[in-house]
Amino acid sequence: MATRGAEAWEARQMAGMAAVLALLVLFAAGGGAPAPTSSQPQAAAPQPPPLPVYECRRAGGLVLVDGQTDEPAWGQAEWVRGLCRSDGRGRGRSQTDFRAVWDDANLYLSFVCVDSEIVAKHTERDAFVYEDDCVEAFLSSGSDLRRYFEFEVNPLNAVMDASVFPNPEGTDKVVDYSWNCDGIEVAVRKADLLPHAGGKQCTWTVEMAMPFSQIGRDRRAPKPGEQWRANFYRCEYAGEEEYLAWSPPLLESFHTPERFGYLVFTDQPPSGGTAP
Ligand SMILES: [Ca+2]
Ligand SMILES: [Ca+2]
Repeated sequence: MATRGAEAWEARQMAGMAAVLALLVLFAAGGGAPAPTSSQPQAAAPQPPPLPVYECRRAGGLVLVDGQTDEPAWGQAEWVRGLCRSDGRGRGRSQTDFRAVWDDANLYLSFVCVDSEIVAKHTERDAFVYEDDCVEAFLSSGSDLRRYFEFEVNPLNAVMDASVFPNPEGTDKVVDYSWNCDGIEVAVRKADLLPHAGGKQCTWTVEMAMPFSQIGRDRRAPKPGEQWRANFYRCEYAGEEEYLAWSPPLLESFHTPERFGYLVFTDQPPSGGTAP
């Protein structure tokens, strides 16, 4: 969900916040329940969920970006199974799994999305992909969280990539859609209907490679132990629309870098495994 397309979702969030503010004004004016006295315990403000950490392991061989992730290279990767609702209110309805690996050249991501109806129309580069069912990755490799790269991919293999950075005039941010991640490879494969779901569900899998020469810190591959900030999302429009996140941004849009999780690059093989 890019800045351009987040209006509807953000409008609902703003409406909710406006309702909260209206209640606060009502209470401040004495129109609500009596203020608690010092002898009455006050409920602690809910704490935001902790930021997740993903250990990104080295690929166990060559990754062929063909939309299938059955090659040994992916065998080293840990799955994140299931994304949360963006508002932080529990797990999403639409099953979404992702994993990541890296080598000296690229960061590789794969998403597996279970879907009951694929809603997608865009096929052009830098189209309004967020209007379709899509997965998104926001990656900040440097020390300035206000600078990051945004990627969106839909089931038709349309890609939107953008560079996000502070507005030099000091207000908000710039989302530069003219930036293209040179050398990016993306493939999407749609699987057959799942028989156990009565033929009502399918999966679509995204496999992508993004060169460190484009997105890396100082345009280089990460050093083992290097830590990036990142978030991963899904927009789903079949039936009641859903906005899902690895680290829920809560009341803000997807452009909430302070809620990005941690992507830690490691050379270590998985437990019980062997080094590539
Ligand atoms: Ca593959
Ligand atoms: Ca672009």
